[in-house]
Order: sequence, then structure tokens, then C-alpha cells
Amino acid sequence: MGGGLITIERHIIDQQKLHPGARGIFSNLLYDIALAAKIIARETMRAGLADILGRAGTVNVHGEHQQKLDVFAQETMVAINNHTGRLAVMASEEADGIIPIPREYGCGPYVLIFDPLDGSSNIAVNVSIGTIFAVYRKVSPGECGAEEDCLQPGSDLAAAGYVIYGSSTMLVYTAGHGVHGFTLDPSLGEFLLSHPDIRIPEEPRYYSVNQGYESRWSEGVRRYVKWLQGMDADEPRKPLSARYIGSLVADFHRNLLEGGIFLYPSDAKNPNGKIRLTYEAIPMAYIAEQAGGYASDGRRPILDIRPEALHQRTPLFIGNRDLVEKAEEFIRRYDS
Ligand code: AHM
Ligand code: MG
Repeated sequence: MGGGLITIERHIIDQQKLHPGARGIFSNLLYDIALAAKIIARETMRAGLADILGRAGTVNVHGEHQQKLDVFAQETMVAINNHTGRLAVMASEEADGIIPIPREYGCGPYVLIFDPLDGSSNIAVNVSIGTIFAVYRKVSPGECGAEEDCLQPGSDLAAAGYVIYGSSTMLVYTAGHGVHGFTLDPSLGEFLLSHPDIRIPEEPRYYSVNQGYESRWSEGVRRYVKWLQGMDADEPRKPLSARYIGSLVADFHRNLLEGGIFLYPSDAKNPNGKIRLTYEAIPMAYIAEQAGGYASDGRRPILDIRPEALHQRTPLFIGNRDLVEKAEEFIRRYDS
């Protein structure tokens, strides 16, 4: 292998050296997640070939039909992570309650929260989808973890990341020392460091929102999006281009690399928006902040919110800090 290539394993080991007392448990957990990502990526790539497309015939806790790949991704994440002794408990967007670690495997000090395959309605049309994950330290008193371990605020995160299954597969993560992106080299089966220390560009290019729901938006959100479009008479600005895939990981990833804002506000039909706080908003918020951006529910930082329920939803405004703060300003002014 060329001396210039940095595999995810080497990178994780280097990061571990920033924590002199580290025992390697956390590093190995990140490596387990990378392995699960490779397995899910392999199946995702084959989705058009194998008889794997279509609905699995089950409905998840949100009442949505699960695609077969959702089930596969869910089972893969659990199978790779439940026997390692590194985790105390898990929680997944595709499971109702917490996912306990079987006693015989023994429990460890970390907690893994994930959305195994986000944007799965896009699978059938070959649009990018992703896996989102968050890692906390166990805080509950028992030997193994409990629900309270899975309801920690984002300010207590140990790590967060996502995998995007796109034209290439990428894993992007932060453990509090910047955001790093790795691209899967399919011939090697290795994630290689391709995007070290990602910073969201200061000059934003895009805004991403489902404009089809505009008629349901609040006054503040409507006026804010007009402002993004450069159509606010009092405060004209250079219009941003609109891009909306309808796959949070893909929309977020583009805006992280190119600059911009993704918003999924509350509206007349969905008073809490659609995005899940624990599985989607919190991990993405941590990544955004580590890259110099910001995430809000329109009134307060996402990372300050302590979840009350596993499947709680939240409005989400995420991207360049000044754009997100501007959203908060419009909401304060028009929606109070
Ligand atoms: P999912 O977790 O059921 O896949 O849904 C979440 C997805 C996000 O990826 C995306 O941002 C959003 O739903 C799109 O919703 P909409 O189609 O209402 O714009
Ligand atoms: Mg999801």
C-alpha cells in the first residue's frame, strides 16, 4: 500500500493517541461501525440486481413500510455490535424500544444509537441513502444499559457520523476533533481518508427544503425561505440555489461540503417536523458544529435538547451558522 494512504483503522488509532488513557474500546467500536457500513454498502450496491427491492411487508414504529434493505441494515448493525463487549445498549430508528445486549456477551461502556438506512423511500429509484450513528458513554447505574443512556443530549456525545451510499460510499465521522471523511475503495475493501478536517465553506451555495409543503409553513419560515431566495425587500441577499434530494444524509453531505442550509421545519400538519431527534438531528448537529456550522430546532441549539422519548421528532435547521441563526431570528420575530 502507498505510504500516503491513510486507512480508517490507522486514522482511528492516530486519534486514539490524542487520549492517553484510552483502552482502545472506543476505537474498536468505530472500526465495528465501519465494518457494518461496508456490509450494508455491499448490499446497497447489489440492490438493483438481487431480488431485494420492495417492501418487506412489515411496518416500523412510525407506521412506515420498511424496505427490505432497512431490515438488512438494521440486522447488520445489531449483529456486528451486540457481542463485542463494547456496548451497554443500542437504540435504532427501526426498533420500538431499546436494543439490549444479550447477557452472555457482556456489556461495555458505550451506547450506540443509529438510523440504519435513512431515506429508504429513495432505494427504489437509485438515489443516495445513508446510515447515521451516535455514540455516548453509558450513564445508567446498572451493569448493562437502560433507556436513559439513549436519551442523552447531544452535548454529551462521544462521537457521531454517517455513511453515504452514493456514487461512492463515504464514511464521515467526528469524535470531537474535527470532521473526517473516508471513501470506500471497493477493490481494497478499505475506507481511505479522502476528506481530512472538513470545514463547512463560509460562502454558502444551497438551501434544501421540501418546498412542496410551503402552504403549511409558519409566517416566519415562509419569510425566511424568501430571504434565502433573495426576495426579502427589507434585507436583500444573493439568492441561494435550491437542492432537495429528500434523503437527509445526502442533502446534509452536499451542504457540508458546499455550504448551505437544510431545513425541515414544523408545519401545520407536523407540529414537530419529521426528523427524529435522537437518530438523525443530534448526530448531524454534532457533525455540523464540529465543521464550524450550527443546528437548531428554530429556537434553541439541537445539542442542548435532552430527548424525552426515543422516537421524538424535531424541527431541524442545520448548516452554515449565520444561515441557521437567521432562521432563529425570523422565527423569533414572526412566530412568537
Ligand atoms: P426515513 O427515516 O423514514 O427514511 O425518513 C427521513 C427522510 C430524511 O432522510 C429526509 O430528509 C426526509 O425524510 C424527507 O422527507 P419528505 O419526503 O417529507 O421531504
Ligand atoms: Mg431516518
